[in-house]
Amino acid sequence: MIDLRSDTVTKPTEAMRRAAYEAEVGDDVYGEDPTVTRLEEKAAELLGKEKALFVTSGTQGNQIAALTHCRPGDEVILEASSHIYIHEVGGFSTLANVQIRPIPGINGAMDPVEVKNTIRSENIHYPTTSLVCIENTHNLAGGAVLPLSNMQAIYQVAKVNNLQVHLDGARLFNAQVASGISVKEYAKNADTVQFCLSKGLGAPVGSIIAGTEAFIKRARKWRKMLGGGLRQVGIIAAPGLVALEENIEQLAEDHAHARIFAEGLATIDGIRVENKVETNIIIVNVKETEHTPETFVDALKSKGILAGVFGLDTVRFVTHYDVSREDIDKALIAIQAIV
Ligand code: TLP
Repeated sequence: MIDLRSDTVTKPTEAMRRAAYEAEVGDDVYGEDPTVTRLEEKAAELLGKEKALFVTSGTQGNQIAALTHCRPGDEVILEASSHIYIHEVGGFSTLANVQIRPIPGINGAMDPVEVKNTIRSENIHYPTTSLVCIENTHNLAGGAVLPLSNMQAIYQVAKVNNLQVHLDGARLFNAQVASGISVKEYAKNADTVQFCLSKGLGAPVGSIIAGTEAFIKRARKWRKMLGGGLRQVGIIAAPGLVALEENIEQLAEDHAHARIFAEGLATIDGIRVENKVETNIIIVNVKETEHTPETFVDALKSKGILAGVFGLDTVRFVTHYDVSREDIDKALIAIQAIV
């Protein structure tokens, strides 16, 4: 099977497996796991933040951000197709007891003026706006890279209005590789940042959340309450270190494969690539074929290719390091055969 459903499907490399095996460990609830401490220090340094915390997943990192930044009854502004709003099981309202205020964006980017106009004024009837969440790269916008200028403008609006900004940077390193703008530069425009080690970077488990020392101290308590007191966590943190040391540059190859794939798809009748393909995600509209997204995905599966149903008319493909150039060619041949 050639698995193009997501970059979460990557298998850990030999180096990661070795690092896990050899990891020096201790009980992290006592702050005694040297491997996770090294990972957290490295992540904080890369992002230019005071401190970082290893969390079990991107979702957990985002939820902890809401729990730490907000009080129950607050309102959070975010983009209407953001992962937090669409794909996190309603956690912000269930766990952090906040109200979500979605704004539709263009290519995942909210208009800073609209963000400004959405902030609540002081009124006994209104919730308090306390947080803005942004996502870079933007998953449902097809891995779109948020322009730095857009992040800067939103951050400025937030600061003038005394709001916090959380960046869901699950694929922030894809943004860095695609744009040449460092994760540190992006992170300057957010108070807290979450990024995933387990997407294109290939680690088996884990994400990072970073921010000020005071924020991370409180975030650590929320993680504990959510069941994230992780004990000998070095075993899973060690592959994360390898991901940061060895796997960032190869994301460029994933992006190149995605572009080649999109160019090939553009030559197939009835297939329309919906996004600009800036990173490793390709969204394909199948409306003009005889298929629904479900039958398209099933037909592809019978030819050894896995893709994901993405929307009413769309299917998503994601490239990653376990997919070779030859696999891309095979996937194109399979698609040609089923339409
Ligand atoms: N995205 C997954 C699915 O949940 C849709 C995927 O296959 O793309 N933020 C963004 C922008 C994400 O794309 C994801 C995962 C997360 C957060 C959550 O990360 P995990 O899966 O580690 O909880």
